[in-house]
Order: sequence, then structure tokens, then C-alpha cells
Amino acid sequence: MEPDAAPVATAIRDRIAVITIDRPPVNALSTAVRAGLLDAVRRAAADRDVDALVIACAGRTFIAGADLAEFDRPPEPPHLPELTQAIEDCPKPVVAALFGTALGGGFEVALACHYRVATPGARIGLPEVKLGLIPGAGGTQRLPRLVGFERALAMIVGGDVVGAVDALAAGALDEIAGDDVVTAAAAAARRLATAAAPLRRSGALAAAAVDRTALERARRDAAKRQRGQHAPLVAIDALCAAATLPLAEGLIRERALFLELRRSEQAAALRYAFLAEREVAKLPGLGADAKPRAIHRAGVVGAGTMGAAIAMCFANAGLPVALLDVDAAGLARGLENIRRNYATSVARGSLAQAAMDERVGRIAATLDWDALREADVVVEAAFEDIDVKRQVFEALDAVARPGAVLATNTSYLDVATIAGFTTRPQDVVGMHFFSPANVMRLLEVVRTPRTAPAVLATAMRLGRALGKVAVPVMGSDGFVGNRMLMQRTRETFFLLEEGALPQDVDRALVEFGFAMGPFAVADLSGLDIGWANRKARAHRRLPGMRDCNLLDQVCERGRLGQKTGAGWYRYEAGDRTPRPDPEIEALIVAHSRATGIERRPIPDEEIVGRCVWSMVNEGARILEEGVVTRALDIDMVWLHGYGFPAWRGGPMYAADAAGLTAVHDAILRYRDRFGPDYWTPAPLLGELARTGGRFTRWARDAGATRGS
Ligand code: 3H9
Repeated sequence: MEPDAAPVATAIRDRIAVITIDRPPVNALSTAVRAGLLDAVRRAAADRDVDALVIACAGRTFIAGADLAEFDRPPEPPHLPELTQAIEDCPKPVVAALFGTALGGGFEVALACHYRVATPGARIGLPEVKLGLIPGAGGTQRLPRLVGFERALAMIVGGDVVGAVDALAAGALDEIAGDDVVTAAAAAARRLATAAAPLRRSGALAAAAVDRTALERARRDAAKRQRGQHAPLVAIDALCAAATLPLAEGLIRERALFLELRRSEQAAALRYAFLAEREVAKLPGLGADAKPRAIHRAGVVGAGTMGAAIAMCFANAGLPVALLDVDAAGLARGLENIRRNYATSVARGSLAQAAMDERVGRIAATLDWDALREADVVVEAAFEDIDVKRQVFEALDAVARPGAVLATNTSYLDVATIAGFTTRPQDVVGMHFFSPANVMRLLEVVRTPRTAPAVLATAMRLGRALGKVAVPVMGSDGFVGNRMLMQRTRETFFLLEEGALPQDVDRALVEFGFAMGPFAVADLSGLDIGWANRKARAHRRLPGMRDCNLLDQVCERGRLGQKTGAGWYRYEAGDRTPRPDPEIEALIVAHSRATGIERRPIPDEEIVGRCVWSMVNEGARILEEGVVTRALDIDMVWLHGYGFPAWRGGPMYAADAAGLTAVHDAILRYRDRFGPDYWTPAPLLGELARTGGRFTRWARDAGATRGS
């Protein structure tokens, strides 16, 4: 399509008007598309040479929804409900030809049609809640009339996308055609035009009765699984309107609820998170020499928990992978872990046995470095020790083919030093996966000053192919995530010695929206990791700086978390529920007494403020130092690797939303109370607070309009 060409065109074939939307990339319903489609429907309805209409799309998908780019402005006419009503009211049959992903407003357009034909691979859904919205063009009123109250609840409140076969069985589609969906839709349109039966209008169908049990269950589930989010509960209200009000009134109610959410902070944050997830893949400032290299075969060094899970990532993405360990027993354990992991998915029904066999078959376990000779990329996941890394990278340098990407999964070690163990530092990059690597979406892609642009581009594209959110970062101590986490962890320990208990800190942060509290997370991953790290970093603490050794005390008692039945909490056999433990309380209280700290009640607001703003202050330094170039890089790290609530956008977005003057003031207050060692505001934060700037905007215009 030419940039200025009309996005909607009509072709009349054998008295069927095929109206085609052509607005790359996803045929979103911009104002021009809505206007064009409304006009095309009205014209075809009035055209004596037309018996029926087909709504189709060019490109890769049917309409994927309202145009998110327009959501920062007030809605402009023609509004989508006007369009969907015009389609439903059309006196001639209107058939939707669905393929790709017919989502949100796109599926609402289809729901207003009188018949829906889809390709077998089409996926449909109303995922608005994931953007902090509800369907705003009849989706909450028409879908329950087609598929029943309970099914509509599941689809709209969960926001999940459904395949064509399931959608047909549920009644959301009328026909699955071959891949020439437009021809099939035209045939259906012709049939309807000649049939004696009246058109089936979704809105005219009888309202679905409210299923009280399903309703209560949906409310409970939403409060638990989508904790803190408004949209799912509002969606339930809109669905109740569908069951209790006539269509016209239900539509008015839906629209009012939609418009309220459209203006909400949660919707703005979720929209930011959605767009940032796409933006993060675009690397600013990479030249033409940054062409990604092809990856057909992979290698992983180290068959421990991390290495085995990374090998699974490759196998899941369809890539053959050689998994090397120098220890036969370790290799066997790694393979066993892989099998067990897949078998759990098979038992749960989320993976077919045949798919498991195929994936396991892609992983070739080996003790022989020669097996890595053909690999286009090798990820090292060996022990976190610089001498071990030296041995691995020298061996890789000797065996890997020229041009292979050599990646390290190190969490804290210097990637540039590791690159220096090879004769090809330009091919070395960090690929920092998060545990469990086969589940967590975050991948920090760590470049050094010597990493070739093409290698960075390769690692980024590979990350995406593995289903990860790959975030480009410069080598720095702890990169982005762990570096900020260290700030928060420190504050959580200080809070304990000042008066809080692990359950208080966890509760406050879970209330804030974190998936889990930091102490429960530490118990889950094992306290020995943090303990070893603390010991390794002890020499960096300057004399006189405040330090809290509670973690040492807990670990010295053999309490290493869930795996030992006790950590910051206690656990009952076979049960992962963290239970507050009087022994921990006694230990903490005794520690406060011994260190002369008078315990006090600490309000949740202070817990959250100290935990989150300490991270944001570090995030500002990370930006300032150029470890990342955009605030959204930091936000993506926290959303996809550390359970930061998406509806708060990420720490840097949340700071912007709170107002950087307020954040700066809070940090100054903490500095006055706790001293400057940990609470000196980052210069960038000070500058943005003074000039009324925002991290997210600064990042976008980095350099040119710094501070705007
Ligand atoms: C809604 O419909 C409200 C209505 O109920 C009520 C109205 C009154 N708008 O994800 P990808 C861009 S709310 C604008 O990388 P994929 C995206 O930014 C909406 N742009 O591809 C990217 O741009 P770029 C309900 C959009 O193949 C490019 O398309 N709909 C939109 O992995 C490719 O995207 C949804 O929530 C949009 N709506 O996945 C669906 N969507 O190339 C949201 C995408 O510049 N979209 N873009 O980076 C998706 O889930 C996925 O994008 C989709 C394609 C599955 C469609």
C-alpha cells in the first residue's frame, strides 16, 4: 500500500462487495480505517449492484484491534461502536473473512457481521484487559449472546486468544475454510443473500443468563490472578450488563466503562509496556554492518540447572543443540532434569508426548568439545568463577568455527574480561538468562566495547526467536536487573533490623503489585546464591558503611530456603506455602537489640518507597552511565525478569507516573534520615526533577533533548 493510499478499498465481484482493509502492519482500526470502512459499508448497502458484503484484510492479519497509537488522544469520530452498529444493521448480509489474529476491536467488527468464516490457523480474542481496557465496541454484549455467559467471561476477563477450531466449537465462528478465506466468505455471503432465512444478528440474539456461580468464581479468580488490576473486574460488570439490560442499554453501559478505563493510569502503563516490548528489540544506533548472522545449530556448555534449561530453550525453538559438560554424572543429571521438566508439561497436558520426544531428540549430550565445532552460537553456563570461564572460553576459541557467536550466561562477571580469554573478542557477548531459563522471558544481552554490532544484533534476534524479551545492555556490575535488585535487597534487610518482619515487607510489595515478595522469592531460589554473592562482594563495602548481616545469620543456621524446609519462612513437607516463623522473628529482634537499633512499626508506604525508589535511583545511574540507552530497557528487565507489575509500567515508568519531583523529594528525606551513603539522588534524577522531565521521555530523545 502507498503511504497515502486509502486504507479501505471495495471490489465488486459477482454482486458481492469485497471490502478490503490494507493498513500495515496489523490493519489496526485507525480513524482513517474506521471512516473508510463505515463509508464502504454504507455505499455497498445502498448499491443496487451489490447483494452482500465481505469484510477482509490484506497483509498478514485480519484487524488486530483499535489503533494503540491513537489512545493518547481523545477518541475521534467515527467511533468504533457506530461502525459495528452500522455493520450489524446492514440490510444485506455481511461476512467476515478472518485470518491471522482477529483481536479486540477487530474481532468486535467480526462479531457485528452476520457470519464469520476463518482460516484453520486464525486466532481470535478480546485481549483488551491486557491493555487495561475492556472491549468498547460491543464485544462484551455480543460475544455472550453467541457463546454463552460463562465462555464469554473466560474469554473477556482472561483476555486469552483462542484458536479457530475452539472458537468454532464455542459458537464464536460459523465456518472454518481453507486458506482462501475470502473466496469462502464470498460463497457464504452469496448463500446468505439467496437464503429465505432472516439474517442472524449477534445483538438480536437472546441475552445469555447470568451464571451466578461462574460470576462469583470469575470475581475471585480475577482478584487473585489479576491482582491490583481494574479492567478484569470492570469487564465482569460489563458482562453482567449484557445479561440484564437490553442490547442498546448494554452498549451504552459498555461504552461508558470503556471510556473510563481508556483514561486510566493502568491502561496508559499497560499500553506503554506493550509498545516498549516491541521497541526494545529495535537497537538504536547500529550501523549497516549489524546484519544478524544465521543461527542453525547451537551449543551449551554446562549441564547444570541453568545450562539444561537454556538447552531446552533452543530445543523448544526448533534448533538442534549440543549440550556439553566435562563431568559425565553432571551431564546425566542435566539430561534427567530436561526429561523431567518436559514430562511435567506432558502430564499437565500443555505438551504432547510426540512434541516432547522431538524436543529431547534435538538435544545431543556430549563430553567432547569437538561436538561444538558446527555450532553457530555457544552459550556458556558453567560455574560462576573467572578461572572456570577462562578455561571454557579458551577451549571454545580453539574449537568453535570462525564467526560463531560465543556467549556467556554470567550474572556478575565482567564480559569484557571473559572476551579477552579468546582471540576473537568481537564475537563474544553476554546472554544472561533468568532462572528458570525455559520459563522466564527476560534475556539481558550484554555487549562489551569490543562486541561486533553484528554479534549484538544476532544475540538480540536469537533471543526473540527463543521467545524471550531481549534487552540490550552494556557490561556493568550486575548489568541492569541484579544491579538494581542489590539496592532493593539492601533496603529489605535494613527494614528488618529497624522493625519489619519478612512477611511485612513481602505483604507491602505484593500489595504494590509484585508477583511475590522478595523474601519468599529468596526462599524459592535458595538463600545460598545471595549469600555467596554477598561474601564475594564483601571487600567492596567501604569501612563505616551501614551493613546488615542477617542473611549470614539465617544461612549459618542451615536455613537455605524451600530446599531445606526453612529460610526466611518455614515450610511444611510437600507444601510451598511460606509460613511466618517465630524463630526468624526472634533472630531478627535479637539482631536489632545487639546492634542497638530500636525497633519501630514501619508503614507499608515506607517499605514500598525505600524498596522501589532505591531501585529507581540506581536505574537513573544506569541510564546516565549509558549501560542502557532508554528507560524502557530497564522497565522491560523488571517486567519480564523480576515480576514488577505490568500495570505500573516498570520502575522508571512508575517513577515518572509518581512525578520525579516527588521521587527526588522522597530520596532527599531518606538521605536526611539514613545518611548519604545509599541515598544520594542520582544527578539525572535531580536534573529531571528540576526541569519537569521524565525518564521515559529522556530515554526516547537521549542526547538531543536531554532533560526535556
Ligand atoms: C481495542 O481493540 C479496543 C477496542 O475494544 C475498543 C475500541 C473502541 N495498534 O506484536 P508485533 C504494531 S484494544 C497499533 O511485533 P506479532 C506493533 O506495535 C486493542 N499498532 O507482531 C508492531 O509495530 P512495529 C486490542 C499495533 O506478529 C507491529 O504492529 N488488540 C497494534 O508478534 C507488529 O506487532 C490487541 O491487544 C495495535 N492494536 O503480533 C492486540 N498491534 O512493527 C495487540 C500491533 O512498529 N497486538 N501493533 O514494532 C498483538 O497482540 C500483536 O501485535 C499481534 C501481532 C498478535 C497482533
